[in-house]
Amino acid sequence: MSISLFDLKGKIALVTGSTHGLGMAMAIGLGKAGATIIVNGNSSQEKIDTALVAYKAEGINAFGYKFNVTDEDQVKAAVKSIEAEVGTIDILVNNAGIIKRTPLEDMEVSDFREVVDVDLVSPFIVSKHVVKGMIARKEGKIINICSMMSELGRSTVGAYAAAKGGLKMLTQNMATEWAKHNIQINGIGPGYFATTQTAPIRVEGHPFNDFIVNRTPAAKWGDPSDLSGAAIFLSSKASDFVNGHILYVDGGILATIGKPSNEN
Ligand code: GCO
Repeated sequence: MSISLFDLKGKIALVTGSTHGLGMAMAIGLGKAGATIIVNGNSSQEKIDTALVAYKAEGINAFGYKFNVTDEDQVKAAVKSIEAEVGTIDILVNNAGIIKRTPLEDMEVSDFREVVDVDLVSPFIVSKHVVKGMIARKEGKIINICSMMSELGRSTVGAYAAAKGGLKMLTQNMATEWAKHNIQINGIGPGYFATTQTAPIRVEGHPFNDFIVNRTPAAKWGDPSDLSGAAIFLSSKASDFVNGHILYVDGGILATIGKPSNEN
């Protein structure tokens, strides 16, 4: 088996929400496999510029594009500029996401809508505008970043679970409609990773921190770099007949019912 199956040289990958966290870790993995990276964020140009310095320090060819993934006009314009200024988008990673931790009975409808808009509607919007080129070129890769909450419920993250559950089915339906164009659409389901998003619940002594370490057969939080292998696989020739699949990278959480805290 030749290692070139995982070679991304000559490919251009747009990774939404790639100025930090899991998005950046996956983008760095794709960059190290040879891809040119389109770094996206929406908070500030400064944050994108800071991230570009980090990518360049890793020897990665990267370009920054600030746009709001929930705004269809901005997405359409950004895809047009990227393809004119850098080149055709071969790989799309829909990673941008937010979470709001509030019991459902106390959650504002506007908050629920915002979480669903970023975590479920934006992967649809960005994919809709990127896939047109992929269909024309009869080739492309789309990866939707799902979650444990694509399969499991958890108190206080109802909107997030609804969105991530929906994203799993959106992934399957994209495969149903676009696989015939030689486009592979799959998902990655991260378990619990050490990121800024999980920092509030990953504090030493915090009951949820201990719960996760005990609930995860690997008995630890994941490191963001643990996701790059899955991202490279689902972006490369190695996955040319993999479609509509969610690859969970979770240290075994979904494989087990868990164990009581007094059991080793
Ligand atoms: C939470 C966490 C999760 C993780 C991840 C798990 O509050 O439960 O933030 O949502 O980030 O999505 O797969």
